[in-house]
Amino acid sequence: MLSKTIQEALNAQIRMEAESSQAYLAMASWADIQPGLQGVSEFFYKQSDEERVHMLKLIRYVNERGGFGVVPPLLQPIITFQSLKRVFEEFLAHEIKVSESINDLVHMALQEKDYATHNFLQWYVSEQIEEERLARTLNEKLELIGEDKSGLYLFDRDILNYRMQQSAGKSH
Ligand code: OFO
Repeated sequence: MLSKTIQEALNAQIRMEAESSQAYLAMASWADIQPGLQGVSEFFYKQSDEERVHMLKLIRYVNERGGFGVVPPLLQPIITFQSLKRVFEEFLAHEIKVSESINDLVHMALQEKDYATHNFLQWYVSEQIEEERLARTLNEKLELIGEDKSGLYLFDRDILNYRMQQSAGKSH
């Protein structure tokens, strides 16, 4: 059975994952209507789906442990961006925030001696390492490219390929 404190903290994390999904959906939609950013758009549509899966995993876990996973209300995320660079800066900042929140949860689970929750959260710890690394790499690439149009063309193509390879890998 989950303690009240852990249950509330997990529900806050459910909300955060839902907000991540919304934020990335907005980035996908913004990129979708910009010329030549189809790869970036697909990347964020997929990212948004993944965040929804993270939310669902948490809801199911809370319910399985005798709690109640609360579906959070929808907040409108940032929907327009000054530049592609801004989008990826937001992406990294968001992932850093999520990692901090997961770390706090892990700490709390240990303090409360809730080893099942501690164990459950390890998947999120690894996931955040991956996502932060990816967001950092993409920011570095954009930094190198600057305003170079052919560089941006390749960036968009590579990010689409990356996503497609990743999806193919996950479906096996
Ligand atoms: Fe939910 O994985 Fe990143 O944010």
